[in-house]
Amino acid sequence: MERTFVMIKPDGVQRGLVGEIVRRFEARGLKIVGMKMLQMSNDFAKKHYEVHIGKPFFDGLLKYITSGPVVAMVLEGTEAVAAARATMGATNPAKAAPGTIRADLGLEMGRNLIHGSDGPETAQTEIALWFKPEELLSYSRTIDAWIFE
Ligand code: D4T
Repeated sequence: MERTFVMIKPDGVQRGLVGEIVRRFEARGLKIVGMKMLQMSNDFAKKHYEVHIGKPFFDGLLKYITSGPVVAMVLEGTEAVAAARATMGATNPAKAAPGTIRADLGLEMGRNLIHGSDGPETAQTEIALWFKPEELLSYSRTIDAWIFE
């Protein structure tokens, strides 16, 4: 089983789409093993988006991501990183495949609703940045045998 980090951005919260977005991951079979709501400080956002510091879109990204509360979660399942990314769709909602969160619910890159780790190593780094070990739960669901072979 793999774990990935996913965060519903301020536009998702403001637009009342938290339930709709979480529903899609749950419906796919991914298990929520950690979840919390917070508003990112500038310093924390710089840590999270460290790789983008200095890029032309960074200032706008920082303003957007710190503009309101976000919902952070850790999802667990088979190939969770790739599965969550596929469910989210391409970074630019205008180019994302129909049926994905970004295509179905958004239009612009700078309002793309959700973040998800882009690889297993990034997932481990982001999970450690966002959650303390005791905030993550290991548990089984009675339906697991119908989702995992
Ligand atoms: P995140 O990190 O938010 O899950 O998005 P992606 O993994 O899909 O995309 P990313 O890291 O390349 O970009 C991070 C974040 O910056 C915004 N962005 C990105 C932007 O506003 N303009 C751009 O040209 C790029 C590349 C969107 C997502």
